[in-house]
Order: sequence, then C-alpha cells, then structure tokens
Amino acid sequence: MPKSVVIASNNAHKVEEVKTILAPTGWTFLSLKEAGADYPEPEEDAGSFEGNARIKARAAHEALGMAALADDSGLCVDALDGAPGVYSSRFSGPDCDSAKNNALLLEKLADVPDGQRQACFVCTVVFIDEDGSETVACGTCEGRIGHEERGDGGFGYDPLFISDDCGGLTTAEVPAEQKNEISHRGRALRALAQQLS
Ligand code: ITT
Repeated sequence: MPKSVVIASNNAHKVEEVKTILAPTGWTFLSLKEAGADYPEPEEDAGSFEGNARIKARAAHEALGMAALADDSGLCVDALDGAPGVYSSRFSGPDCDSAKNNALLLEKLADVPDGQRQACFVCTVVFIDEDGSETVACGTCEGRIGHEERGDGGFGYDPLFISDDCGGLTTAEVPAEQKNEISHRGRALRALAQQLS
C-alpha cells in the first residue's frame, strides 16, 4: 500500500539521499518542514545508533501522527577505537560543523600510517508505521580515511572517506547515484524497504 512517510531528520543532505534511495518504493516522503512539524528536537542520548534513530522516529510519529522514518549514522574509525561513532555529528564539540569535524579527524590520525586507517560508515534506520509498529534495518560501508579532503559531493566526512567500493575515490568524489549504491544508508534503506514490501 502506498505510504506517506515523514523523514525525521534536520540534515537536508540526508533527507535528499533518503528520498532518492527510497524513490523506487513509490511511497511519498516528506521532510519535517513539508510535514508541518513544530516540535522540539529530541535529545539523542541513547548511546547507540538504533536507540538514537528510535528516539527521532518516535518523536516525529508522536508529534505528527503519521508514519515516520529516522536514520542515525556515523563513522567508526579503527585507530580511534570506533570513535567518533554515535558522536559523529558533534565530534568537534558544541560549535561543530563538518569542516571542524574533518579537521579534527585528520589531526587525530596525523601519525596513523596507511594500512591502519580503516573506517566504516554505519547506518541504522527505524521506521514507525501509522499504527506504531516498528521495523529496523542496518547497513555499513567499509573503507579508509584519506590524508586530505577530496571532492565536493555528499556531506559530512565524505571528502575524507575512501570507500573500498569506489576505486580509490572518496564518497565526495563519486556521483550521488554511486554513493547511494554502496553507502551504509543505501544498504540500510534497501533492506528496510525489502522488509516492508
Ligand atoms: P539528524 O540527526 O537530524 O538526522 P545529523 O546529521 O545530526 O541529522 P546523525 O545524528 O545521524 O545525523 O549524525 C550523523 C553524522 O555522521 C553526520 O552529521 C555526519 O557527520 C556523519 N555521516 C553520516 N552519514 C554520512 C554520510 O553518508 N556521509 C558523510 N558523513 C556522514
């Protein structure tokens, strides 16, 4: 059955990727603004990707009374014991932005040689249907961290992330369709769509 689903995210790049990846479902996807959302942003304090995605999806479902989908994602770097992980968006502190996060990541990896710069993007999506029932799916994308930013596509850590599936390019250097094909988000959302179909 065609669904109308709000994407519970304040990250416009993420919303765009979700809409594109799930376009084949034929469902209608609305941003929070398009759905007329007017509720305080919930605190993401669950300590796990799944827990945080659930907090965001539930908040939208409860405020808007419609099906809601949330993505919680991040970059886990081996040499940093999995950091920044669930703290990826706030890695460089309260005034963080992507430029500062990326600069801090490069700084922390300055002495880490090639061969020890493995990293993985992780995405967990939580879908809450109109009746409150929940479906969860996950996806990952393996790669390594480069030595400088390259490319202007994507968002966040993309200019530093050299995916194992992109022939030495960062996920900011490949076309959006190629990123969506191999990305943690693409994998999680296609798994979700399959569960729901
Ligand atoms: P919402 O919580 O409102 O959805 P957000 O950007 O804060 O937006 P997250 O809490 O899930 O989302 O944080 C994810 C962070 O991980 C994001 O801000 C980026 O720094 C990074 N990230 C996640 N997916 C990424 C991707 O596909 N490319 C690059 N960086 C990504």
